[in-house]
Amino acid sequence: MKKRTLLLGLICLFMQMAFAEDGSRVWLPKQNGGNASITTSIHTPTTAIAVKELQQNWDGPAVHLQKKKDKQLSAEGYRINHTGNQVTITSSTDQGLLYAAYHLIRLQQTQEWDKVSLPIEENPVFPIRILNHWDNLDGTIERGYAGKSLWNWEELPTKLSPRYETYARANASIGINGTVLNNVNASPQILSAPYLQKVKSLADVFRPYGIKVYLSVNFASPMVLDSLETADPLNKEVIRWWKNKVKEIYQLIPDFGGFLVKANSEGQPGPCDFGRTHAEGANMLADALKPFKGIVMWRAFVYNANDADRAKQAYQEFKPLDGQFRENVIIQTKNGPVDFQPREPYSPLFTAIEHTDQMVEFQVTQEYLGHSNHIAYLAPMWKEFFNFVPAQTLKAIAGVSNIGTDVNWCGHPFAQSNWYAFGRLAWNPSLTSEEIAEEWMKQTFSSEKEFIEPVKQLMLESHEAVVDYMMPMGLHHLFAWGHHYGPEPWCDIAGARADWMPSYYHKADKKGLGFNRSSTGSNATAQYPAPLADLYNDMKSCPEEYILWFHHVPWDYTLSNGRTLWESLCFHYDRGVQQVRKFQQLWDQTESYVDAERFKEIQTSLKTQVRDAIWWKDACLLYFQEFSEMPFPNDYERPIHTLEDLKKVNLGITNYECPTEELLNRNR
Ligand code: GCW
Repeated sequence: MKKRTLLLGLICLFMQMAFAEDGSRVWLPKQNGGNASITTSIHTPTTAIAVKELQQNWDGPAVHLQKKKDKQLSAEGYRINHTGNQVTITSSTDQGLLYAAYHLIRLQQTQEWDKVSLPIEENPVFPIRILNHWDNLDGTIERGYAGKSLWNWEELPTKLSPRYETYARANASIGINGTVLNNVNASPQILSAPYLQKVKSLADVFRPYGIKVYLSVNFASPMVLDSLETADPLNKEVIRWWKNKVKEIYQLIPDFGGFLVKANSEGQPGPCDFGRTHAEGANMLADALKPFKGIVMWRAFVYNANDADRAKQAYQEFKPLDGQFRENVIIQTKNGPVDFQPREPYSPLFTAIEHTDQMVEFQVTQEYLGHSNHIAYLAPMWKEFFNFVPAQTLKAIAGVSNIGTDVNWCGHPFAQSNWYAFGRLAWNPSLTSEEIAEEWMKQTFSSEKEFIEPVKQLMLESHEAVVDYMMPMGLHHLFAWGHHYGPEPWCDIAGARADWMPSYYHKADKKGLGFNRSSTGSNATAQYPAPLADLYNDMKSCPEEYILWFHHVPWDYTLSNGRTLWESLCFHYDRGVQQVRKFQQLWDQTESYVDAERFKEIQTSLKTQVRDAIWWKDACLLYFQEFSEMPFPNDYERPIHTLEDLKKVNLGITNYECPTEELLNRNR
């Protein structure tokens, strides 16, 4: 009997070891070795990678790679066909062939190869699909929750971590073709000669994977690096400085992508400091980059315009400049008008700008969605954006990266799904959230139906759950000061900008809740085109998910669901908590399909998420109850905290940290 138990124990241990996963592989294949013959007459560094990937991972029929011009295929597009006993992949570029190789491998990993109908023809919807790293040169990451910056600037350019190549491989496998290496709050030092050598060494690693390097630049760089008296974009010396700098960059990195600029926003320097417009600033850089085919991605995340409503300001500053930008400038705008909140309506700038290329900036890192402690699968949120802004109207797409030095790259195992989903949607925004989730799960965890079904449900419902327990019905910016993790709707920091304070956004008073942005208020609704402007403008027709974004709603106002505002608010917060409790149950069903390591890790993080959800619900409802003076509906879960205690919570963390369970428990 004892012997048998021992044997069983050993078998279990062996199985656990065999399936042990630390997440470092992300969704990439295990490189167990394929057995097909792979042929091609093209021998470039990129096709060599395609061939190697297929040799190591493809178990299907022989594959032939061929380069051919084809009217149906854009530069990075490809066709996969089956002729005789052979699969032929065709593209006009090496990069397209590499993408096709990854497509084939994905089909096999997700067990779709036998079912797929051929030929497959793929063309990416966005020509530029780019990650934005908010990585600082000291190794910290602004709003990063997965360790330090991947770029080890001290060791570069001499020492190249093997992770740089895995990073490129993971990105190429999902179609990402660009990376901005450094924070938009940019240190001028990135343009200094020693740093450019380091940047070059990374660009050399990424190049064969089809990934171009871009840099965030500080507009005052000429003043800081070379003591110029001004950074005025119309000043001749300044113009010359940038031209020379750009030339220097292209000598090192001939396929350098261009610059990303945060100007005149949150203390960053910009052309407005010298009495010039955003267009004049962007154009000066665009002119310097043009001979080399470089581009400028100029961010519209500004809010200094003279208007009481921050949500209107980007539109006010940029709409009048439409038509004044050079052809190689793209205006980069966050998906919503304020700042990556759990749910925002789309930024009306997208439908207002007509004569300038535009791109959307999504946030993959979960600054406002529970950092890397909460599961929030973001494909549904991003797809919501495309319901309003057709992808075809945009030139490019950027995602603020959630990658760091953590073994599993992203902090939470499920946070990898957002990196994956961003890439897949950048390639094809009409893929469904469900398809992407399924692909990711099969490659990352297991293809067993018993695993896929519950986890898919968890993933697909996760974003809405976070919205419910944090900021339902269009509420926004109720976050704690600085770290943006927990709730602080009461937050009031003496001397801080009014539009960084929660009360500026929720406007709770004895009458009701929400920001009146209708025509009787700030009139932000007028920035939307018909018929949306009217739809949002009227409290009766405004969709419930945005109602407190656009209206100050009386506490006893009856919504179309038959509940009063107060009851609805309680309903959403309560539902959010119940949902996360359900996620725990769903996850527990997966135990026999997942390695013990990740099973436990996710089980533990879900406990944190439930506790956080209750924290959010109690903090917001107890606080708003002081205004509504209404009782909690009987069938909802009662608060377990007092408002007094919650007001004392102070996590004491910085923008760079994700709170640990221990820290949270000590405080809540
Ligand atoms: O979301 C806010 C963040 C800042 C960030 C800024 C921006 C890089 O809180 O940390 O700075 O937006 O997007 O520029």
